Amino acid sequence: MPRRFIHIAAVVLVSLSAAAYTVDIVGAKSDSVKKTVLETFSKPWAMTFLPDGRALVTEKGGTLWLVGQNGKKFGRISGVPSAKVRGQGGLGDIILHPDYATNNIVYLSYVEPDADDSSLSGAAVVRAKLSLTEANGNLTNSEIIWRQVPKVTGSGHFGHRMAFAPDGHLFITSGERQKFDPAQDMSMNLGKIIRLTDTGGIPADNPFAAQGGVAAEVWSLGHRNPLGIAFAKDGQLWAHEMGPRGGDELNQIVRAANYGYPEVSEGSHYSGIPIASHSTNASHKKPAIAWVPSISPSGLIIYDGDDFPDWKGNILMGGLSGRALLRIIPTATGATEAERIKWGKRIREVEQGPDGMLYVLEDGKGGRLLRLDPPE
Ligand SMILES: [Ca+2]
Repeated sequence: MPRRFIHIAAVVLVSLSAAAYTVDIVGAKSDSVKKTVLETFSKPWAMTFLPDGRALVTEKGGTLWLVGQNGKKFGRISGVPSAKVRGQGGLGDIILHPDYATNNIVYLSYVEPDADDSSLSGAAVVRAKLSLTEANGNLTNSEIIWRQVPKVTGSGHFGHRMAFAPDGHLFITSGERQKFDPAQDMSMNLGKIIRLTDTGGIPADNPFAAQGGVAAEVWSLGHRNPLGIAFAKDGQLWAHEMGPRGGDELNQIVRAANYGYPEVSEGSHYSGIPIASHSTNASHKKPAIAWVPSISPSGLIIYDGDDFPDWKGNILMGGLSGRALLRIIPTATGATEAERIKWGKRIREVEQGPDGMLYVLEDGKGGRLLRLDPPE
């Protein structure tokens, strides 16, 4: 091929990739991580570690498993709230109270059907006391402390991931239920990140407390479907969310900020209708990273262990459609994708064990629990 045609082809390729990616750096593709398969589950969704090194794993279908220190399923926990299992919904996240070691309080999110109209549902959060035996356990004193308002039709975009702030406040992600405008509507708590006390009360210093109603629960707005939320050691809150067609986001969550959906996005609607970019509206906060095409982020931690010393302080998140584990480095102004570890399966959840080891839960039927083995 004559040299000038090669040059033209190269220019076309470079412009295509520049249009396709809004990230500055797409992480170097890597498959260098060694993994050990520990167990398989049926549509696992979330995992959290207990202080003694055992763990709890939720399955979307409604089972809460006690998992031994060896990563094996041990016994089922009884007393789990009855979830409406349909589409993306079912049993969701599980986290421990910051004082779990002394009060045994846990939080579970799930999809609650409407009492009167079976076509309607919404995410809810239960606070309960977990009593464990050697082999299994049960939940008592269950109390629903939060609900999505209003309950709507459909079975997508519940969000319902949770994290505790260093100061003891409970944060809950609330997806916009594929209804778009509720993310900007302060009469609803859909498409928001919620901040509550550990018992479900509304903190007096919440940014929209004076508005009353569900607006008083809101910490940030303009979210689509956030399936990962975590605090860094420095107190910074991070959350990611699934964009529409393209436009998945990693966001630094700031009090009272508007993250723009559905008014702005780096993606477009599935109908093909374009959405204005974040850069067109200064009142909306830009993502630290936006991914086009989509990776479908799920699960999020900020790594704090010693087993992967080079990763300390890095953000680790899974990709469902991306079939990868993403390693991201926070920067002064945002974040940079540093590495995209090829996984070959949809990743639903990423967790760090009390031993500093890293664990990944894959998605779907036969979703595996794996431990990452540190570099030698
Ligand atoms: Ca946004």
